Amino acid sequence: MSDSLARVRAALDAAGIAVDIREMPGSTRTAAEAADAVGCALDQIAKSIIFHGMDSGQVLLFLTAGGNRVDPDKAAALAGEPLGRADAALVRARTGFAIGGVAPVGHLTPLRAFLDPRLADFAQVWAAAGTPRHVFAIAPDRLQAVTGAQPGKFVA
Ligand code: 5CA
Repeated sequence: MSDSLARVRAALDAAGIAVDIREMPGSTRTAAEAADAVGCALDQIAKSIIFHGMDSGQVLLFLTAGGNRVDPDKAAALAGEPLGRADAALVRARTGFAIGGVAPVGHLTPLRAFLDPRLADFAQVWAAAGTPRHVFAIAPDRLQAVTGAQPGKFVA
């Protein structure tokens, strides 16, 4: 098992959340690919989008419905500081995951998190499990609880 996958499994176990992490035969690198692989609606994919605070340097996680886009101005208003999109190297350094496999849990450093309310329209949503081929399903309220995410309107 890859280190990244193991970290996600351990974080979910530690939170007492029993999930079935599925390895897909093809890529789940993008939300569209993940939705195709799972056979769910695009918005049922919980994307883990990473920004960094321009003042604080802290890294923030925006759990975003697959068909939505983070609006940087709205996201900055929620965060209370201007934000920049994290590049691949920063994402890797702070989360321990490569772009396309960034999970909502199991990060190397704790992240402040926000949740797109669109995800709450579904009984369960699907998120990356640390690799571009692994995903797991979770109820949105549990995703919110395990990430400590604050619901907020940050999508365009
Ligand atoms: N495994 C899928 C479904 S959960 C997944 O990880 N989707 S994702 O949307 O959360 O991750 C891909 C996202 O990474 C893209 O939406 C984009 O926001 C971001 N991304 C892609 N390339 C880069 C890059 N070079 N630098 C920073 N972010 C990137």
